[in-house]
Amino acid sequence: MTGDVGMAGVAIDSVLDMHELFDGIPLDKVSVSMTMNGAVLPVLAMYIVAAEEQGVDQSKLSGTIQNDILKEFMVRNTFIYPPAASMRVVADIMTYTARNMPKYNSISVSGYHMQEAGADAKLELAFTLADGLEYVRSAVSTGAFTVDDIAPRISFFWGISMNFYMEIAKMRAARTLWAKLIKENFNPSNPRSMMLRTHCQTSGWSLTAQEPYNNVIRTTVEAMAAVMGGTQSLHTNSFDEAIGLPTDFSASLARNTQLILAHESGLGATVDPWAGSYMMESLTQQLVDGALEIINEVESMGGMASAVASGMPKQRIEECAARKQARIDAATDVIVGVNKYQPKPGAEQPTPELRVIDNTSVREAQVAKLNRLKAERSPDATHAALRALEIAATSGEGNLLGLAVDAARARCTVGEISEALERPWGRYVPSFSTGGGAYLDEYGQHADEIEQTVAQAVDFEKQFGRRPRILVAKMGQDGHDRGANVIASAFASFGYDVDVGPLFATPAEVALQALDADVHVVGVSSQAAGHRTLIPQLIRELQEQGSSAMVVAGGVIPQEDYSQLYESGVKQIFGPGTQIPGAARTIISDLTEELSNSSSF
Ligand code: B12
Repeated sequence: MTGDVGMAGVAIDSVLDMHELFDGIPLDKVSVSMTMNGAVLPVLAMYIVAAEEQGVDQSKLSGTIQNDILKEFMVRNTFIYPPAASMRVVADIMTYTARNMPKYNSISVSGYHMQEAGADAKLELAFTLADGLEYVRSAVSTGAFTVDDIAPRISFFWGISMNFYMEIAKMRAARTLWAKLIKENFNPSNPRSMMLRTHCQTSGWSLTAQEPYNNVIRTTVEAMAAVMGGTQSLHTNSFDEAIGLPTDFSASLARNTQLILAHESGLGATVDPWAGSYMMESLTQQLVDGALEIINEVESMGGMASAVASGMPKQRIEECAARKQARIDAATDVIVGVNKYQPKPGAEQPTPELRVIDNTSVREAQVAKLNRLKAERSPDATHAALRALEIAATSGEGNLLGLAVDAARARCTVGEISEALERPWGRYVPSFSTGGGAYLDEYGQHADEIEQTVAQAVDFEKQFGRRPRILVAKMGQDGHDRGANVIASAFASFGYDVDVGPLFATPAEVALQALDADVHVVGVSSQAAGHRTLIPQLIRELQEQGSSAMVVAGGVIPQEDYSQLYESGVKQIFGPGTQIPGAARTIISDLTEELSNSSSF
């Protein structure tokens, strides 16, 4: 979508982009890790072809591809195809890389995204290991592999939050549990099959837009937990995480955090430094027991693919996120500079420099490059490669990565390869429900703040004949739904009527839904920086379609963009760290004022 190109990472549309990305980087010497899931086939294929055209044979490539589709359906939302077809893609990548790319890790099973979506340590541990079990099982069941071919090539990926001892215990528990699960389920001959290797990333969610330099400290504490927990590799976040994409300065500070820990602190000199501590051993055991209970529950549902299809893991994680949000809003869980110890007015930390992406020019450059590619390639070769993919998707025969590599050589684009598979498989449409009463349960139904908010909604209904009605909308290629979910469930429990729009909507679709449901307010939740283009488009669409709904926005919106959004007609902007009951009351006050001044409600 227009507003998205280049806003959340580098744009890869064809093998030409891959060449540019790896220009001057010798791919036989540098290991590459890619967070690719939904569009994993074309992007991995283009990396292989870019290497080939650099003169590097695929057998020499080393690195890791995420290729963990199950968690996409739960929390990350970059799926394209329905679950069964998506699992075939995973299996074909495992098969192809096992045969042709001996140094390449074909899957990185991720708990990080679950934690960032709201899972606590126990849920993250349980669902991630259950995912791992499902992948090994599906590869072994093809008959082409033994557990010893597959398990040593799987790596894991944990999120590391501010819960210091818990995170170390989680990583220790993960190793114990994985060894046990692999041993009991597959009885491997190679002891490496039971080893859990992991990457870790410090938590982006724990980083705040307020007092952003405090985030350097948070990231350091989290990085220490990852090292003490025994991570094999580490990503430290930049302190401007809740503001936008990192600048060169913030990225260098994040990198230096690792260098200082690695080279000045001696932290990495001891393996499992907390072993033998009573606190750590008992915390680890509690996590082992708690996670095992959930893993057994998942197994009794038929494994993780069935559990995901039932919606159970997604729902548990969303509930956990709503509870956490309630504890933050009630200031039971302290976030320094956000709900406690706020700076005095005028004494705030300096505003960091912001990385601004000119998405119009990125888009124009990408379109020009695609036009050049299309003009120079052979239409017959392109057509044949795409047709072969479509036939393989329909018949179940052939290896999809192998065919995607042929298509990338024939200069097919990411979009064309994805569409060739979408024709027979269709596109997955997720379902959504507002997450029960978890927010209110945790906050306390009778807390003053809640009673005040509910009373305001009741007054509104008395005055205007119906409850305040909000459409919580997500637009563009922005799959972040944690913010929208917590807003929807909290607002519903305050007495709003809440409609939740689908992910990836266009402004026109949102306007239509707003009109159909006759909402008072459209609340756009935007995290992936599409707001500057998409929200003004939405306001135009609402006007053209004859809706008088008020528009408010929330999410990762830098202060620099506020005036543009206000000028385009946005009534309020609620950034990261917003206390939800307060936001709900502000919206009712604004609506009351607007509706009292107009005759139509
Ligand atoms: C959690 C998170 C994720 C999770 C999302 C889980 C999920 N299901 O939502 C995971 C790990 C999957 C993820 C993935 C990615 N992420 Co991310 N992610 C974040 C993170 C760390 C926190 C967002 C969040 O959920 N916060 C918690 C919620 C509760 O807060 P919130 O959304 O701000 O909402 C609050 C307020 O803003 C407000 N609010 C929000 N909406 C609304 C609506 C209304 C009506 C109202 C009243 C109020 C309101 O109230 C809420 C309560 O306080 C942000 C950085 C940050 N710290 O903000 C990056 C961030 C949004 N992600 C980013 C990126 C780039 C990505 C990826 C592309 C990374 C990658 N290459 O894989 C992918 C894309 C995934 C996708 N499908 O789109 C970038 C976006 C770049 C930008 N804006 O310029 C950010 C800003 C990080 C960064 N600095 O680079 N991410």
